[in-house]
Amino acid sequence: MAYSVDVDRKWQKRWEETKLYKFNPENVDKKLYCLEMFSYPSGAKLHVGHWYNYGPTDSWARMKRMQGYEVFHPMGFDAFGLPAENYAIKTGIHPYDSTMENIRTMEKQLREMGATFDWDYEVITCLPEYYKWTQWIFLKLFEVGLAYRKKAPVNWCPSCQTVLANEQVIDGKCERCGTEVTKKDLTQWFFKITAYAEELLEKLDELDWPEKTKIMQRNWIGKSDGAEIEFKVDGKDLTFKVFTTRADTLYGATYVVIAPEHEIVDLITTEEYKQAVEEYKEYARKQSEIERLSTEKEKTGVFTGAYAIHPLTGEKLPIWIADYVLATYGTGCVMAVPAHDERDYEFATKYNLPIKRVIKGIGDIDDSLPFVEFGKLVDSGEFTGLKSEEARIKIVEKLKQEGRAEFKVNYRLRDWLVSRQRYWGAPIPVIHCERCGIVPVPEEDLPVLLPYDVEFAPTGESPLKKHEGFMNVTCPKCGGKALRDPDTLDTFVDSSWYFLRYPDNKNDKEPFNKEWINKMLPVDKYVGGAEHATMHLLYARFVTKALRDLGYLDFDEPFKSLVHQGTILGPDGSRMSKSKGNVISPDEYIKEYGSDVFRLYLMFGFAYSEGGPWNDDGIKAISRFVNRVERFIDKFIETRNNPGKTKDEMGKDENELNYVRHYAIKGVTEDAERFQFNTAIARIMELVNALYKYETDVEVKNIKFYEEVVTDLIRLLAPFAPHFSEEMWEKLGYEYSVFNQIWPKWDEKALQRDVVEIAVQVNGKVRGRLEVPSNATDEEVQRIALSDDKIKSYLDGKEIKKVIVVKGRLVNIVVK
Ligand code: ANZ
Ligand code: ZN
Repeated sequence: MAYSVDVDRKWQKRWEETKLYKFNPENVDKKLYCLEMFSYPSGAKLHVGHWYNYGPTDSWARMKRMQGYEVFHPMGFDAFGLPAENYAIKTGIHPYDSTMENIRTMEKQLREMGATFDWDYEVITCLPEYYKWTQWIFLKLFEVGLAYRKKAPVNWCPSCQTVLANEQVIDGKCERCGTEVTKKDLTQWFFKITAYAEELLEKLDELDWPEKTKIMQRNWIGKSDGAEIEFKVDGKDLTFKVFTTRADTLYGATYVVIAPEHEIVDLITTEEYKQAVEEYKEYARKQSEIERLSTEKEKTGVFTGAYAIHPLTGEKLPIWIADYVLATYGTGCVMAVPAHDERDYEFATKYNLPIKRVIKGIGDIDDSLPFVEFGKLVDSGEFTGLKSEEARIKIVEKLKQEGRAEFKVNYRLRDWLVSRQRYWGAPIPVIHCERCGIVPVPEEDLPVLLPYDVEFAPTGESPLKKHEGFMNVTCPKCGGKALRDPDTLDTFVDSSWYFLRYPDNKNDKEPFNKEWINKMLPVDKYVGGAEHATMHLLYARFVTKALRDLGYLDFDEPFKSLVHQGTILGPDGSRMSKSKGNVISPDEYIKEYGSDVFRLYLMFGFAYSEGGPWNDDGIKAISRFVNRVERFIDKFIETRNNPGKTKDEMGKDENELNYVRHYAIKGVTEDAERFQFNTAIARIMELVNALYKYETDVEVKNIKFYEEVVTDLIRLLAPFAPHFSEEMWEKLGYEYSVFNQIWPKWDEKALQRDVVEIAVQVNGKVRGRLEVPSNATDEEVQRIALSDDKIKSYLDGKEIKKVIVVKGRLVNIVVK
């Protein structure tokens, strides 16, 4: 049967019937946990993005399976969330109904993709058997103070009518809908992720994650090594502390700035300045934190009439309030050093405050004000001549002895706001009792079921609040009348632990069995979008650590190794979206070419971690390649049946084919391991070419050897074109399944060939000498020359016009 979607269906059926991908718990010592970020069941069908995430990762998983791992490859759905609720508001279709229907469609499509998911381990976060344990985790965190409630100015999305976590505010806008986020003072639930700031930072070093993502997490956690220095208020029995990372510049402090919200402001403001200060406080309250921090915004502030005493010189420094100082960071007070800090400089110039330089540049190149890096020399008081980083320590130590300073580490990270005023999420399992206060729902009463019959129009309050049957309860402590918490949990809480549930998804006694998940986790390979760097990926790490400290598991990190797939953009180069009409649906392509061609094309046409704009120019070529392999297999079978004159020994032709074979095995194994699928597939194509050459050019063949190479080809191709390869395997008369075969190993000896030295010229000038195999083809020689680092340095930024290869002697690269 020529390859088509019928071949897909045939093998999908067979794989399911024979339970080929069933994870065998008895082999847990060889387990490999391969996980893609689970899907959000949005109304649409599987799109190119899903395929791009799941197809290539599935190929990797298949290869690992053939390498002898017991691959655990589950799939599930991140099923709570705003889109389903917004859809319900628009159409009247209940979020439960639309979500479950979407899940059924997507499951079917995922099966049709021919991925190795073991559906017995499926997890759906909106079902009570799952969210019971989400609620349980909440209660466990609550017991130890890692979940708490407080009134705080929080991010509010006026369009989604709910609060947002800091991580969900991107450039001042709502992560979901893009609306400008405002601030509101509300009592909300938080998870104390800040308790883990240091470990979250430190353990990053040990993770095999993309460097960019680690940097994003580092910056988000934002550790800052500094000191708190005490200042006295002139003429009053009052002190306050400033947080500074640059105590070395203390002599340069010429004024002090306090956040307008700081409680000390009212205590120090003099009569004369009261009105101006009040007005300014009102003005600052209306700004969002993002606006306040923006470097583009002109600095504003007012004088309080009060003075602080400089801790070293005793000078009187004016105290100002300004919105560029945040109440929520450090101590909310800053010593302003306009000579060396850009913000202070701008402020001081505007309000005519003194500027005093206390650090000089080394040499006289950067004698201009302001702003110095560490590494310069201090030019003030008894610290003159010291390097600034040394002076920093000395100054703090001196003041510390007098009890007027201490070293202090600050983090930018804020606690994770987890309550949402929306319907479609897990209810927060606490009860508010007038007499007893906040009372956790007893464990045996979990889950707190989300009622089906609610009105989910957004009002700014949780829709559950109007549901009397849900809200009114008796207090588990005193038996009196009490109310449930009307809020639901952020959906990022659901996804912060789903990977812990998969291996034990049917457990109804506990979220997971400790001994079992200690064997199954951490996840060995996690694949998903880079947009989750400071949200899901941070939350999951926090929850894992918190559960570890509570004694429910024994590992520190959930995801040992992480890969981000790139994004496939619309043909116009912008993000695919329905509104832009640039969405590419895989369906038509699959119907026309079969899913393996589509999958191969995604892997061959794009660099996996980069993605790029969609174009289908190459898909026909991939289809032709697949057909060419099939024609070759037919030819080979014919030759095998009527071999004519054959031989048993390895001659020159066999050695040559053997070289390409082992070169391909090595290349495919190493490249696919690193998710470099495009080059892996290129190696397979070369092997096909070499096999064709052997088939047509060599009259007296070594059939036994020949067949070995052919089976290696199909085994190498199997992870990337699973249905097709299974079909070829069967056609060749071998036993089902190719995925129960062992992944081929390469032989270093076969990779050594006689070498010759050639000269490499760039525009006629010899730029280096390289060793190349004596029987290398012109293309191979060219590739070796072009991939040499030294040669590359001569080509940097230039356009290659032509490459001339003189066999056995030289390569000349012509550039413009
Ligand atoms: C004096 C100074 C001199 C500073 C200098 C910097 C350079 P990071 O690295 O982000 O932690 N700062 C402290 N608390 C602040 C607040 N609540 N709002 C706004 N700014 C605040 O930044 C620490 C520095 O930011 C601190 O060190 C302080 O200014 C300022 F040449 O103190 B520095
Ligand atoms: Zn009570």
